[in-house]
This record gives sequence, C-alpha cells and structure tokens, in this order.
Amino acid sequence: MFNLILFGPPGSGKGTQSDLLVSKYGLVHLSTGNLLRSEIADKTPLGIEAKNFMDKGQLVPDEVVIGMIDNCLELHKDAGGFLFDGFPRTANQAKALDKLLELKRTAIHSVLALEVTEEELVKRLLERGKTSGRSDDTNEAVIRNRFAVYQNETAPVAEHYKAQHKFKAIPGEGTVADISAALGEQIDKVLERQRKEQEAFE
Ligand code: B4P
Repeated sequence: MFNLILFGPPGSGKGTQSDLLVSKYGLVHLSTGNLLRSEIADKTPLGIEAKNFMDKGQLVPDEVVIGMIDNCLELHKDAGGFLFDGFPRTANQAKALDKLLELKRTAIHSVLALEVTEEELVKRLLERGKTSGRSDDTNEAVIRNRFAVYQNETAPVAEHYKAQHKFKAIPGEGTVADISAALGEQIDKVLERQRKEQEAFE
C-alpha cells in the first residue's frame, strides 16, 4: 500500500496536483474540502454545520472531519493506497489518522508540502473565487484569516511528520506540469525505497 499526504497552505495547488497524481499512481483521492462541499451542496446537517466555519475561513471541528475520513477508509477497504488532500490540518487530526491507519495495518509513507508565497496564494484564490462560487474565496479578509489559521493550527502538523522522517517540501510555484513532475520524482523515490525494503524482507 502507498499512502501520501499533500500538504500546504490554502490555494497552494493541493487539489490541482491531487487530480493528476491519483490517476498516475492509482490512489483513492480523499479531499476533506471536497467532501465538506458535497455535504453543503446536499444540505445535510453536517454540511449546514460545516458551512458556518468554512464561510469564515475557520477549520471545521476535528471530530467531524476525522469521522468523514474514517467512513471513507471503510468504504475503500481494498484500495491500493490513498492520497490525503487537505487532511490532516491539526495535530489532533494527524494523531487520529496515524491510529486509523494503524488499525488497518498501514501508515503514511510520504508527506509532500507545496511551498508558495502568501501574495501568490491570495492572487490564486481571488482569481478562483471569480468562477468557483466558493464563498471562502471571494473575500480577501476571509482568505487572510485562512492563512492565519494555517499558520497557527496546520503548519505545526509538519513537525509531526518531520519527526517520522516522512516530510519533504516541494516548490509550488511554476507550471502545473513542472510541479507535478517534481512531486512524481519524489513519490517514485519513496516507492523505489519501499520496493527494495520489501525485496530485502522476502
Ligand atoms: P480545501 O478544499 O482543502 O482547499 P484549499 O486549501 O482552498 O485549496 P488547494 O490547496 O486544494 O488549492 P487548489 O489546487 O484548488 O479547504 C477549504 C476549506 O474547507 C478550509 O478552509 C476549511 O474550512 C475546510 N476544511 C477542509 N479540510 C479540513 C480539515 N481537514 N479540517 C478542518 N477543516 C477543513 O488551487 C487553488 C487555485 O490555484 C486554483 O484556482 C488553481 O487553478 C490555481 N493553481 C493551482 N496550481 C497553480 C499553479 N501552479 N500556478 C498558478 N495557479 C495555480
């Protein structure tokens, strides 16, 4: 199994790159942002609760997103691997994910972090807001709040994976194709290492 986390601030290209990587590596894409937006579109009680947080640029409570991920892992029992996009976003979410994967006798194998300057992020999100209809992308104050939340609550998650020697930063500015190639190069290295370890074990 191969489990990857795509990490980075709002608008760094996690969703964009995930779409390319899941087809290349045959992974199941788990985006908490997409899952929450689908609950909002269906007007479920979970979606109505989540919208209040997302519209303000705040994180949805941990127990809600952890429950969603748990359900998805159960739904895809036979998957060859997962790409976690936008999850975990807090230290509690990271600890919960370790436990959920341990129960399934697997783990996170690689965390790739897209690095993009704040000015570029604001530009991208305001641009996306013109067409996406996403209420969290149209107001610059909400976007700035999302960055503050990222710095305070999400950036420390990197330490969790650095301590496990699984974390690698990748430049997130440039063409989508070039960034995808850089991510692919790193994934191939990890897969090659996994293959050698497996061979040595057999
Ligand atoms: P998410 O849906 O995860 O999205 P995001 O961080 O806004 O964007 P992403 O990094 O995926 O950027 P994208 O590829 O789209 O989160 C939304 C909200 O959901 C959060 O604020 C929070 O409230 C809630 N939420 C989600 N997960 C949660 C969790 N685990 N816990 C609690 N709350 C949670 O790219 C952005 C734009 O840039 C696009 O328009 C794209 O076309 C453009 N772009 C991409 N790559 C580019 C490049 N190389 N050059 C130029 N433009 C590029």
